Formats: sequence, structure tokens, C-alpha cells
Amino acid sequence: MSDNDVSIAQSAQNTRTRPSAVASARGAVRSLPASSVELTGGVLHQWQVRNRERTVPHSIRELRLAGNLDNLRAVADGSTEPYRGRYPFLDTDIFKTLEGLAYELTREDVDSDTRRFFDEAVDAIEAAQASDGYLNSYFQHSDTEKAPWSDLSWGHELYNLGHLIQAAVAASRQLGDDRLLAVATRFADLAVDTFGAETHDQVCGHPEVEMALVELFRATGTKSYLMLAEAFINRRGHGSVVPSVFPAEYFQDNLPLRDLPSVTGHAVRMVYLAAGAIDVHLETGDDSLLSATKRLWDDMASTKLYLTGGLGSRHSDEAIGDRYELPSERSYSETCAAIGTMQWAWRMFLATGASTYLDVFETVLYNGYAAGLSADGRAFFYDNALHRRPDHTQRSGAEPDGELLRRSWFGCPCCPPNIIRWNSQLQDYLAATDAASLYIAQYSAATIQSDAIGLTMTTVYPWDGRIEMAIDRAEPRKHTIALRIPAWCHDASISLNGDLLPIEVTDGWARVERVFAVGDRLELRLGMPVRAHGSHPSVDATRGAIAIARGPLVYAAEQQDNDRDLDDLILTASDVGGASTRAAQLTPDTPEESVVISVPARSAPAGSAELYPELGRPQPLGTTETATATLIPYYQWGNRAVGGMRVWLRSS
Ligand code: FUB
Ligand code: ZN
Repeated sequence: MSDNDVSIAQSAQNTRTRPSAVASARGAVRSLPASSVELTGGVLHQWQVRNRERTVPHSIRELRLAGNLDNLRAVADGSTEPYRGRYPFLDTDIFKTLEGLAYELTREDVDSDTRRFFDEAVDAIEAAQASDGYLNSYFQHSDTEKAPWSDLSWGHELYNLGHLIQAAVAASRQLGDDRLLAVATRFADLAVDTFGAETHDQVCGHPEVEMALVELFRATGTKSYLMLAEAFINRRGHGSVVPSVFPAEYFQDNLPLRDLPSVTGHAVRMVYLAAGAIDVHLETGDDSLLSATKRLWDDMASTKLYLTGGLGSRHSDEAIGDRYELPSERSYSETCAAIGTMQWAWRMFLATGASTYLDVFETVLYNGYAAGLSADGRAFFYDNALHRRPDHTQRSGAEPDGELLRRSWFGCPCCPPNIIRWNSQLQDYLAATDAASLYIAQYSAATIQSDAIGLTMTTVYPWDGRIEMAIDRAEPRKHTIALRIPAWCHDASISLNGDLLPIEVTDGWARVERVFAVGDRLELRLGMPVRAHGSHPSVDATRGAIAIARGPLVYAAEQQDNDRDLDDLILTASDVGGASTRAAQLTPDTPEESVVISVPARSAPAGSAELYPELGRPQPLGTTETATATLIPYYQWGNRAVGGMRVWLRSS
């Protein structure tokens, strides 16, 4: 292909309708097509540009070095070289990357190696597929000596199929390239033949394929894919997964989903399972899945999520932990779990139209998820702590080598390519529609086209709460633009062409209904004062401590910005009234902007206190002095130097 051919192909892709990642035709609301929303500026757009320019080329280099493509090629070549890497799911790192590239290749400025990688990977995948449709380079490799489907608990073969399907559907929808779809449907057909019978009781140890099979049904109309997804949801929980190293709960196989009292077990598995279940509900109308996932969501959101939206408080088994078990320094909050939580949240929103799911989506997006990637786009946190003690020595990702902060790759690199696919498709989660309304789910500089309305959104959110929407196209009929008023905002106003409108917020939405005209200017102002947060009394780890937030951003104090030891800083809720903010560029080599917060505080040497003082006796604390606490957005921590970090600070 010449450069000219490439740009002609690119503009053809860009003018046709390209469905989004979750193209459900049912539910309270529907996603807008990917081709109808474009991020044009601000933080989310910067993340997409960084994805394309830095994270993707970096990850392609790492994938080549780690041998993921070699594993697939070795299958086709019949090579006797040993399998590269430890895990049976390393093909998924290629699949997740390809899912992201399917979006990125519709955009300009994609480098030639990225294009080459896409084709090389597709060739290797096509060549590795067995004649019956099976594909998993670990099991197919000559040196692993394991038969396909012989280890469903740990083999991840259906998890692999799930990521292959998602890459294939994305390539078909975004690029009109059906090569992977042909591979994925052959493998999915094999899965239907192998596991479809009603009498079968087996499920994969790692849920994922459920979401993917539903999407494959949406893309192809083949009902057996939906039925298999439904069967996998219904079968899990009856003890069919062989609990070897991990207990049944790890696999969410201890109880059927509908009977689970709480989100439980391995965090990523749990949120992928719930997202798959709500997908099945969206297509089959099975309301028992909606009520079960609602109940689990409510329990999670009120007892198990970190302030950052992170999920999973145990390094052991990468597990969610008990209710209110939310230690800051041991927060696992895997980056993949953050992505799965957003996938679940989006589907709950599609099913119900409720804004509360989007509020959590936003919290995860700007905090627990965003912290997973460095400002330069080339290093990753696998687990996301909310507190780093200055004498901390554990390496990121619980692996023995590498850095104390983010690292360039992992032996188990599930998170980096998950970030690639998620950043590439952020526009899919910006807006949605029903017959009467356009819902603005997240705020960013963007253009949005629904059937009834086209608008240009201008804002520097989340740094500022002012959002302007200029109407570029409007059908001559009454229509509603529904604006999400985040639960953190207690002071919102809306004006149309400069005139304030009465504002009524119902279920988190402020609805503006009228016959819109081209040239109309809607302006939303979300008050964003600095806030102080405490914890539920049952959260022992942070009870009595104080955290700072502004808009959707949770803040953190890093030692390098503070002249007092972070353990000595004391804040009270009333101190935030005296807080000031300033725009800053924390990492001058990146386009990443920031807003830094200063809060009047006190300091008292904590080191002089007894470990377990007898209450009622005087404490030998040092003298209390006035001080200032300086805080940066949590997601930007760990980009400058190794040192202490705290989200939660002392309040006494
Ligand atoms: O098992 C596949 C992936 O590896 C999981 O989703 C991650 O938590 C990591 O364990
Ligand atoms: Zn991960």
C-alpha cells in the first residue's frame, strides 16, 4: 500500500459508521457509534495521543522482546523452541494490543511499525490456528505437552478466545478488516461445539469470554454465541472449576452469580463476570441477571471500592477482600480490575440509564485507572497503592526485578495492553442515546453526533468545571440533552445562549428539553471546590483520616512537594476552606498538565509517639506547628522521584 492508498483507506473507514465496543441494540440507552464521537482536546485526548505515539510503540517493542508473536509463529512452523514466558494466556497480550490498534489505525499519525505489527500479528494468528479452529499457542506448543481443554481452571483457553473475539470485532468494525473475525468465529464455533450442550457443566477459570461472545453475537447475529455466553454465566458457581492452588471463591465458582452475597474472589475475574452477565441480560432480557448485578454493584460501591475506584485489597490471590477491608498501602487495585469495573459500569448504565454508574466510571477513569500509566506513557503500575511509605521496598507488580515505581513491562503483562485498548476506545464511553435524549456521560473536548443532534463540546475538564456545547446540527423537533451532574458536585448551573435555565437534577441528570437550533450554545458549570473526605466508621485502615479531592480527581501528597514528613501533616475538614489551587506542569517532558492544591495544615512529629499508648495518659508528641500540605492528582504520583506518598492524611 502506498501512503496515498493508506490515506484513502483511512478516510473510507472514517466516513462509514463504525459501531462502538458495546453495540447493544437493547437496554434503556444505547452507545453511540465510535465514528460519531471524536475526542478533540484535553486530558482524554492527550491520553489517546500518548497511547498512539508512546504506549503502543513501546509495548510493541516489549511484546517482540518477550516473544509473544514468536510463540504463535512457532506453532505454525512446528518449531521445537521452548514456549516463551510462563503463562498460558500470553496470546491475549497480542489480542488486546490488536483491539487497541483497530481503533488507532483509523487515526492519523500512526507509525509504520505499528501498521506492520498489526499485519504481522494477524498473519501469525491466522497461521497458528489449528484446522478445527482451536488457538492457544501455549497448549499448541510442542514443549508444553498439554492437551487442549485439559486444564479449564487455569488454562485460560476461553479467556484467550474472549480477547481474540474482542480484537476481531474491533478490527471488523473499525477497519472493515475481517481476517481476525474469520479466525475468531472458527474458534468460537469450536467452543460452541465443545461446550454448548445443555448437559455440559464446564466453565473457564477466568471469566471474559462471556462479554466477548455477546459482542460476537451482536456483530454476526449468530444466536449460538449468545446462548453459550448465557450458559457460561448460568453454569458458574456450581463447583465445576477444579480448585487447585486457588479456592472456588477465587473463580467465583463457590455460588451462582445470582446467589453471591457480595463481589468476591479474584477482582478482575469478578468484574469481567458481572460485565458479561449484564451483557447477557441486555440481549436476553433476563431480569434476574440485572437484579443480581445491581445488588452486587451496590454492595461493591458501598463497601469494597477504594476512594480511587480501585478494587481488590489483597495481594494474596489478587482478591477483593472483605467488606471495608481497604488498607491504603496494601491496596492491590489492579489496573485490569479498574478497566473491568468501567466495563461493568458502562453496561449497567446502558441497562438502566442511571448516572450513578457513570459517576463510579469517572472516579475509576481519573484515579484508579489513570494511575496505572506513567506520564510518559511507557511505564505501568500493575497494582495501585494509595499509600507508599518511604522505606517501602516491594517492587511494582510483585516481581523481583524492576523498579519501585511503574515498570516498563511485566512477566504477567496483562495490564499494559489492557491500557492500550482502553485508551484507544475512550470515545465509546462519552455519550449515549435513547429515542428522546442525548446523554453526555463524560465531559471532554469532543465532537458528538447523534441521530438528532450534533455538538461540539469545549472544556478543559477535569481541571475546570466549565463545559460549553455548541449545537452544530439539530433535527427540527423537541429533543433532550441530558447532562450528568456528578454526585460530587453540589453547585451546578446551566445556561442556554447566555440565559440561566432553571435546573432540576433527577437521578443525577439535568435534562434540557427543547427544539435546539444550529448555533445554540449550552453551558454547564460544575462547581469544583476542594473537598475533604473521611471514611465509613468500619474502614479501620482510614478511620479518622482525611483525603482531599477536587472534581473527579482524588489528590495525593508526595514527599518531594512537602517540607514536613507526610506522617506529621495534620489536616482538618475546615482547612480545605483555605485551600488554593494552581496550574502546574509536573513533568516538563510530557504534555501532561496538572492542578496542584495547597491546604493550610499543621504538623506534629509522629515519630515521637508510642506505638500503642495507653489512652488517657499524655502523649509525648512534639510541638504542633503550622504547615502547608501540597497535593497533586493521585494519578500523577510516582512520575518524578521515588519517595513517600499518601492519599489519606492524619486529622489529629
Ligand atoms: O489471569 C489473567 C490475568 O493475569 C488476570 O486477569 C490478572 O489479574 C492476572 O492474574
Ligand atoms: Zn492486569
